[in-house]
Amino acid sequence: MYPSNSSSTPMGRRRFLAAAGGLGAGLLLAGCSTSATSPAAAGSSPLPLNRIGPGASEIAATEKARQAAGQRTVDVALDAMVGPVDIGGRTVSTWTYGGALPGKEIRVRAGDLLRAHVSNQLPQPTTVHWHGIALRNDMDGVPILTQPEIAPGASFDYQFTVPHPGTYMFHPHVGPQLDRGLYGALIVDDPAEPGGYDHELVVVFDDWLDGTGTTPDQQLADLKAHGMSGSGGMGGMAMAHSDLLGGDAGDVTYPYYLANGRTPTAPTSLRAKPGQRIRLRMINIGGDTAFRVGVPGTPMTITHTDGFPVIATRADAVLLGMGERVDAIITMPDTAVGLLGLAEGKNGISQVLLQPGNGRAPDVAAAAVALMARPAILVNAIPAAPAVQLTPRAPDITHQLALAGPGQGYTWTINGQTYSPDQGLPVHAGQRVRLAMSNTTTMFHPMHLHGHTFQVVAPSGVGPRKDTVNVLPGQTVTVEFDADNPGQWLTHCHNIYHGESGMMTVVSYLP
Ligand SMILES: [Cu+2]
Repeated sequence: MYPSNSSSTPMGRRRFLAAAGGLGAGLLLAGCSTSATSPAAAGSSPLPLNRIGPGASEIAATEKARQAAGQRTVDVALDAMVGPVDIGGRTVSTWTYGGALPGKEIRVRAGDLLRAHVSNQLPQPTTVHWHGIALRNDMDGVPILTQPEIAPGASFDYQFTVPHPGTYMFHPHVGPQLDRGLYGALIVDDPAEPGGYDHELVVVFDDWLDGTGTTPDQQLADLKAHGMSGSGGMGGMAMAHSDLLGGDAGDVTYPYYLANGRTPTAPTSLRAKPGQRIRLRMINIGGDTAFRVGVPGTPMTITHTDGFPVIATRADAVLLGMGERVDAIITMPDTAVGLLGLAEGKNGISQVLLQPGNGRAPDVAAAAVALMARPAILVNAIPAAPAVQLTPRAPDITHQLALAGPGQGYTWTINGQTYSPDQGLPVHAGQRVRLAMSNTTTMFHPMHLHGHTFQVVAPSGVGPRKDTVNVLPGQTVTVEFDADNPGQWLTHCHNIYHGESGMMTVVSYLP
């Protein structure tokens, strides 16, 4: 679609034996024993039966401590349903919340109690995960680990205090459901925020294949059978590559890339006056795609990563891995131009149009070329704002996470193991926990920790507060957090096909 510094590797860089009965496939759906006797590889342990699970009194106590007097309650309803959606030039049958793509934005204030009535009208069980929120563990939406799945035809009421302001999202945590249309933005306003902008623009970037002749379930089955996706079939697959990502850019070929549910030729738009300040809240809900985001000719000032403030940093373009969010301020340009989300290494474009007048939209391919000519940054080295920096302290415990794969049958592992809810990384409340994540693969992994916002240990010292961090091929990324939210917390690759093929483990609070 446009020239880039990306290229394709003509021969598949990965060759797999198509293995029957690969481990890790569908462990979440298969149910599991509560046996704590499975052997552990180095770095992961069988978890004891007395671990602090969703019913523990510590979890209710932690929630109670978050609830201030006079707490406001916000009620929302989410109907997970099957139906048609117009993505701009094409109508697809998919799964959404309430028939909208993205689902209707949820907006609360920090400190509010959010009550969400989820009705499952899907043909599969589902759950809702509140990505990035430090909530009570039993509302985290992870099957087996924190709650039973919501059966088709059933409903579930989520209820939890939302402690921190910022840009978050919600999506299912069952199979590859999030690679359908089941997602939306969760915006938590800060009552103390000074503002300083005229408009706000929430943009959700997504890679899209559902309802175009395949489904995410078929895609996952395909990967397990053949090791990789694509139209070329075995042996002739063109794998996406990115210099910025330092290796492979994805395993799945998507026909469309969407911004706020629309293709780039039928985009949504923001009308504002030239010179006005726009706060961007940018979210990557993609299944297998990083987005390079920016406005050609209009540098942005990055203000937040994954909801938490950072030292203001100028950039022409920023890379967003799956599950990451970046807030930035831009000045509304004089002429119409797209806020672009370029599918990194995949030659795909998405956009929301910035429309200061009645001028014609520029050619999106030319705009993409202009953005690609500018440097793009990853956010991992931007320091957190002083107010949200962790107090310096030596870690009480360090866990190594060796990220590997893909193995036979498209398995992805942490410390040599595919996910089991009975295996994990023990921690104790009150500890400063360090996670050192080493990527031994040829592809990036956006690693996400539930229930906490860690701080990246940057080469220069303090990095950003985040809940999802890109770990590039050959890199070790170290993060630290305070164990202040008891429970059983998934930590996993937010590439949905990696996660569902085993690249998940549990940060497990023990008594
Ligand atoms: Cu991954």
